[in-house]
Amino acid sequence: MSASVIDFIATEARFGARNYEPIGVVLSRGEGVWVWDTEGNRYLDCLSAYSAVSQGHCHPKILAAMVEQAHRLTLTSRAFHNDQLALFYEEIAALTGSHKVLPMNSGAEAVESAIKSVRKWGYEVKGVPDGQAEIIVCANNFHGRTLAIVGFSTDAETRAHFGPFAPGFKIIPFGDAAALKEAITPNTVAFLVEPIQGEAGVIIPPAGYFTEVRELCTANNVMLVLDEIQTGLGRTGKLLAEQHEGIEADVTLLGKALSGGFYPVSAVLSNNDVLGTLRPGQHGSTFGGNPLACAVARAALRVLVEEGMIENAARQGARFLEGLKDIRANTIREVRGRGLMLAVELHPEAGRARRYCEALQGKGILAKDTHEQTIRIAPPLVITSDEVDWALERLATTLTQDFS
Ligand code: IF1
Repeated sequence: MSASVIDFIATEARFGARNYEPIGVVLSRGEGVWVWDTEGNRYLDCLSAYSAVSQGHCHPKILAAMVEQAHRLTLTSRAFHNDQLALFYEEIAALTGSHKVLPMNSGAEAVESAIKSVRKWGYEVKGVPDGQAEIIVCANNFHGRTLAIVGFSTDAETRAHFGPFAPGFKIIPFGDAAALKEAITPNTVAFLVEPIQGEAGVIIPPAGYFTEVRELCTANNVMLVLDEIQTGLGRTGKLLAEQHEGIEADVTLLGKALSGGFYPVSAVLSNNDVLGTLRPGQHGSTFGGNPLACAVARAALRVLVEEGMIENAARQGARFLEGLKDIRANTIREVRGRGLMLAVELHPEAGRARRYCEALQGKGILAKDTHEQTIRIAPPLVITSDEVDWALERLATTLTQDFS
């Protein structure tokens, strides 16, 4: 590494809170599936900023929409109307079949907003006694970093020494419909769940799970809240991951790729009832629904559909998964994935996944480990067959090495 790269890394370490442990590469440019470091080395981005740059780095049409809007009007606050918000509502509602939209910024804010909304719905529509609302969540969930959310995490590192936490959450195993049935009480207002658990290591629930979940929620008047912040917008090869199961959530959370990685934009989508309970003054955000965010999100949604990125994610995801399954390496315990949300789980004796990610960096691939043993692979949805094959070749040589 050159002196300047070490400088960037050292300066970050000196001034920054050390809440991350990045791989030793300093990026300065991106285009499509590729990123370049400060020394001009090129890498295939197999993380896509945790699925936020699904449309590819610096997509020219999203960039143009952002620049054009930035010249005109960036922020009005919601004290006034702006000429982008209505169009954003109309387009995202038409695309997803939702009735109501609440625009926010980060994913965690969308989750918090959903929690507030379903509680309010519980008290005002379902008739739960005040202060008694229960929300069911899953073990090994990841929904963000705010206090209410980390309070119902089951990961020690995520929670430790951040309490006291908000009450009102019940934790059940993921993929177990019987456990949901057991956990529901008359005070249950919602079941909050990821269609595929991301941070947990790309955990796909058993087939039929969400059909049963949908039935249980409907039968008990419980709002099904799907956190599609990571799985949504084409990542799994469908617009929404719920479509793999042929179900519809009552509340859907989007973020990340909603802006194509240009800007934090998130949204809560719901039927009329849930978001319908919010009255003026009861919830909001300075930046939520601002014209720049709306213009960027509109372009991000448009290119996703017009440029066939969702179909490409299904096609290239299948190719990638097949290719990973064909790699004969003693280090691999399991490969899994849906669309371009993929993971390679290593045998415990193969050594830490982090070590393999560092080796991949040396071969021109940026990927991220999770939970010691799992390498997560999630390239932008614009990846081509040749690029998938290029990545597979390098993954095959890396995974047949032994770093234990
Ligand atoms: C970080 C993981 C991915 C999410 C789901 C809400 C949020 C996220 C399903 C919150 C965020 C992130 C945040 C990022 C790491 C990342 C992640 F490894 F932690 F699990 F993507 F796989 N719901 N996921 O995955 O969204 O507030 O961050 O906008 O560095 O913490 P946010």
